[in-house]
Amino acid sequence: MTASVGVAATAPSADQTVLVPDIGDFDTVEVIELLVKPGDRVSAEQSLITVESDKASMEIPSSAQGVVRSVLVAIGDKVSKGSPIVVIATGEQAAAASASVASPLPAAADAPVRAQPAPAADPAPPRTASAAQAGEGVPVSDGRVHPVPAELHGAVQVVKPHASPSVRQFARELGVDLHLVRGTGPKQRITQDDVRSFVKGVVTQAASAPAAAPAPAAAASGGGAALGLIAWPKIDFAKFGAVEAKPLSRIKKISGANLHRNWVMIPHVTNHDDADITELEALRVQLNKENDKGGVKVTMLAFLIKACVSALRKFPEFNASLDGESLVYKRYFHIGFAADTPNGLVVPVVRDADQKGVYQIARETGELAAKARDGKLGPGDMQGGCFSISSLGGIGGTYFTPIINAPEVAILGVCRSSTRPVWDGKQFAPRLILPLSLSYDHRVIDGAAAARFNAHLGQVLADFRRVLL
Ligand code: CAO
Repeated sequence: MTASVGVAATAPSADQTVLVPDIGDFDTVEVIELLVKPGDRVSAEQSLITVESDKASMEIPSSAQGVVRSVLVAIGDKVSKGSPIVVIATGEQAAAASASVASPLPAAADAPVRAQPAPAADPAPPRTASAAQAGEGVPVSDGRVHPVPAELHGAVQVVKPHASPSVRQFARELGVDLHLVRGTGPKQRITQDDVRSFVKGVVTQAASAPAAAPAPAAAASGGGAALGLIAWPKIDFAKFGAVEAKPLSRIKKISGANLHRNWVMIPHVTNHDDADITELEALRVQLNKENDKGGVKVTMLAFLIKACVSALRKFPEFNASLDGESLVYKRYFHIGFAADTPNGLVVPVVRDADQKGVYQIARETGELAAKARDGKLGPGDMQGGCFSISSLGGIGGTYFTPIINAPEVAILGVCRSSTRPVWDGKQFAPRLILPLSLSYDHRVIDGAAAARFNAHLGQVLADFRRVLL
């Protein structure tokens, strides 16, 4: 927007009243945020209030440098072009004003003092939130948003998430992706408090908002600045040889955003252990031999799911999610498993695994994995998980660090089993050993609990009768 901020100026070095500038297509807009209070020192261009129409929110910047003498509007007031909003003491007056405002009054207390509209001076256009998001206002290195070109007037679209420019800047400074924050303000607008709450109880809040943020793109375009990191390198790879750029798949964009958030926000620790599955694998092979007339193939994954249910029963804090300062314990056992598809990683969920047998779980995981590969999983197939398993056993590897699938608090990674010499007290014996890698959220789970969980898994997998205990 190119409107100017109006200023009713009485004299140089005197009080100046900042007026609402030309706000384009909108007759009246609502004051949704006061960004200054009496006694605040402000610089020219600094935002004073945020107003909102039904299409966009925008900040009204100051046209003068000085000290806020009074704020003439309150949250909820309706203002229009020419409405006075803030009185600023400038020059010598500023020092006096600063001294005289010992205990700033609430903004509303000053509201009756209304200045008259005056001709505009010192143009300073409002900053719109949706424009900034649409790329029309360009965030610059100091985190502020450049004005929107005049030709874009009226073309401002409602773009989610709904937040004012100052809240966007606040979120950027904290490295928070607003797509993940639930707004509690009017019309689901995201407030500064929402961003603070998100940061405090990030795991649970993140769960309630589907993450669709283009995190890989953000990282690749220098999104690390919000974390105080140096910018992502911008390299013309074609200088070094032939290249071909392909857009990331939709699944990769979504899973990438989730993985990035979870990796950055959850303090992960991974506990590695081994399970002796010599007898279990023999049983699995035997069952599949007995069942070789087109029945369900019993998989190691199905046994692992049952073993994890047993461990989750024994260690309930692994079957929980953070909700602010509480831990929500789940009395159900829905287990997710990572499935590799041509388009990327998805995590379908086997519901109520505690109430199902190994055959049924093997059938369901097979069906879900087939649906995943065909891109036919519905949202319901991937929701409600308590704990996840990422099995690379069919591929290879020894140990790895799986990333927790928030709002869950732990994930089991499994690699390829191999026959190893194991000392049985008298001799080395060949045993089939399955490597286990349990990543856990250290805010919820202590290292000792994780070691016990993995040890219990090892015992159950070594002697599956224990699953009955
Ligand atoms: N050790 C040795 N061999 C194993 C094994 C293990 N831990 N687990 C499975 N295998 C073998 C199976 O015996 C089978 O061999 P045969 O074909 O000779 O019978 C083969 O690997 C394929 O196993 P499977 O059909 O049982 O499939 P699966 O249960 O291992 O995997 C699924 C199913 C969906 C988990 C898998 O297809 C997949 O997508 N895995 C990748 C998951 C992933 O990408 N994780 C990383 C995410 S990042 O954290």
